[in-house]
Amino acid sequence: MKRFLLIFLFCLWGWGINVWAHFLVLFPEKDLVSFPTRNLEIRIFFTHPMQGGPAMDLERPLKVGVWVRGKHFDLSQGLKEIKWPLYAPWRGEKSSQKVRAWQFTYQFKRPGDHIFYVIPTPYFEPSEEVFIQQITKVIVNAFGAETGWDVYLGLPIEIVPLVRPYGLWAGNLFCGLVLKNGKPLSGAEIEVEYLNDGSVKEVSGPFVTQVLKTNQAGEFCYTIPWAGWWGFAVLSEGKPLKKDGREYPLELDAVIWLRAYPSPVGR
Ligand SMILES: [Cu+2]
Repeated sequence: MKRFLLIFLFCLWGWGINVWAHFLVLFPEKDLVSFPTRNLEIRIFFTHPMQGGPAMDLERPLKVGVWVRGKHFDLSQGLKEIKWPLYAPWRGEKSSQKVRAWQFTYQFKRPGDHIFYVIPTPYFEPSEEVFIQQITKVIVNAFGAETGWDVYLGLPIEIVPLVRPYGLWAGNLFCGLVLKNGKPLSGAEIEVEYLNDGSVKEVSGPFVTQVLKTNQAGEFCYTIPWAGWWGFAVLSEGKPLKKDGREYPLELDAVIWLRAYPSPVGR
């Protein structure tokens, strides 16, 4: 446990110059789908969202799926590799270096809550000598029917929303329940970051990543301070993995993404 913590601290507080909390991003661009929209391009990339990079090279995910009205659909076949810039364009970095990211198209056929999830291939971070696997969820509501945003999918580690995770205002409180192997995970660290579109600059130190913990019941709450996409990552320890005959710790995390909207004009 101590070793795991030490490794984790390196990553968070500056092993590299720009290395902060990493998040797998499952990005549908819209949290609400309404006519005439039928298709969404959903992207999967691995980065440090508030800082706009550096992005990390992502191997083909083990599985991508969606839950709709009680049914699971495997979307892994539709995954396409895309090139992702090391730094978000708003950073203005000269580097043209690209890493692998993934994309799939989803056609919405029925009204209801769509819980998209990705199980990535564990990522080996050489500077920290640790594997990282972030099982990530995002919920898209289609055509107005609210049918199961709070469903527990039974992923190895999962954040189950206690607050409807779409149609949120900036300033709303978001709460979630963390389940690991189906049991509430108490005392776990949650990292929160804004998916920076370049509108927030000059953020540094503890402002990059907000940090909170789950209570005895495995729940947490956070007030979303401004509009945009926000990621919540719960950190936990998985079973160590082998690479070249050596065992390395696995950071097994759950991530959820949601979008908050600006307050109405005049409010
Ligand atoms: Cu990192």
